[in-house]
Amino acid sequence: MTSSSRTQVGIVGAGPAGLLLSHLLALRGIDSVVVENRSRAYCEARQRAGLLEAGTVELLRAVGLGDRMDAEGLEHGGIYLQFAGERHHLNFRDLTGGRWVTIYAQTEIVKDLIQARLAAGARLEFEVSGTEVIELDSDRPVLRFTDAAGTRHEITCDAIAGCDGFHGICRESMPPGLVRVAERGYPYSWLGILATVPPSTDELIYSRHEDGFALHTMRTLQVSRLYLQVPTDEDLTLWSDDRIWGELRHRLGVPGWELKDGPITEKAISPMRSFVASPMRYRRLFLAGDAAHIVPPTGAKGLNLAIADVTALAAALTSLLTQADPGPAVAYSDTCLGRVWRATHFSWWMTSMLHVDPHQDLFGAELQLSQLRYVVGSRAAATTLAENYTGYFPLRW
Ligand code: RFL
Ligand code: PHB
Repeated sequence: MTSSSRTQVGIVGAGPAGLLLSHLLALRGIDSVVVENRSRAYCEARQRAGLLEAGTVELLRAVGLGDRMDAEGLEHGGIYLQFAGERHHLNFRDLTGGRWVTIYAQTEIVKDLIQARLAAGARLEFEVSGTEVIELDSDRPVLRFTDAAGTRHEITCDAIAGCDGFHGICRESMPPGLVRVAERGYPYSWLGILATVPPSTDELIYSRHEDGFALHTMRTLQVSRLYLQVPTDEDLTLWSDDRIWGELRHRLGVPGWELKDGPITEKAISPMRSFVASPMRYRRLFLAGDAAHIVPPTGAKGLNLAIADVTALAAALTSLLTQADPGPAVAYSDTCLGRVWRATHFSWWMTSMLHVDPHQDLFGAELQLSQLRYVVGSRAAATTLAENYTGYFPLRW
């Protein structure tokens, strides 16, 4: 038996993009249903991004999601760039006229969003299976799925948002030949850890070391997050806790500074990829976040882009569904892709400047070092990094 129902916007995926879209639409009086194939506990525990641009923070505050972020988030006015055994500070506030970033984990944003949506009585379906989006050539696309109890549902929508991540089904459901993909793989991965130890630094440290990149970031004043460049397809079992701390000390070390270690509570390897699919819309099916684009994490842009997409999408759907104005919906893909390509270039540039390519020769290594010296030596070059890192395009809500 299939249960039939109706909503204005069907949303596939309860990551930050799908949940925030549902929240923003509700603020504009638009009804939505969110379907997610994982459990609530899984979505709330999945370790991913941690760094928010100032525009992202201001948006979350403006839409009533700022309380815990303001109490627990850590504001940063710069970063350290390290290479050739020297650590240099870049002061973003000075370089950009006051801009900053905030550390507040994606997992915490997802928890805040799930709580806010459930408190508002929203329909969130976890642990669904067999998700399909059909009737895409009509003005009434249909979202089909089987719920956790095994009942098949068919929801007729005015629009569908594919917020289902890189491996989702929405991008693949667009007509064959429509979507153009531009992509780049990188010949290395990141091994990321979460450790119960206070950060050993006041600002994030991005270190280019001849044995590979390392990053020291954090989650709270009690929890550190650190990353190491490792070979593609590296076997995680080769990395004991002692080996990880030893390698982090080696790549992050400078005279007079010490890395504190502590119990490692999470360890994972993620591949690095750049990927942009366009257009991000087919009629009334809209893609947002990782469903449409992936950046390597070196620029900390993935989550910020997902939030920017759904901010534009909520405005476009409001015009379409409440004012019968299709203009912003038609422009949605172009509106997003300007920001997406800026972030894609920045993430590629940071990644290429800071990692050791296994095929790299002396020429490539010297180019990287020259670029890093230029960034820390020239105010113009430092400003380029700072304004891209803190968020180049303003968010409008
Ligand atoms: P998400 O978070 O992947 O959410 C998509 C959701 O869709 C669900 N889904 C489906 N639901 C129903 N039916 C289906 N058929 C479905 N298929 C998929 C999935 O279960 C999931 O819950 O995408 P969204 O919302 O676009 O958010 C994007 C961000 O998550 C992402 O850009 C960042 O986390 C990227 N990223 C990082 N970004 C940073 O800025 N800094 C980082 O340090 C950082 N680390 C990471 C990352 C992404 C990672 N991935 C994708 C594996 C580390 C990792 C490991
Ligand atoms: C993180 O805190 O996980 C993080 C921060 C900055 C990055 C990547 C990851 O560039």
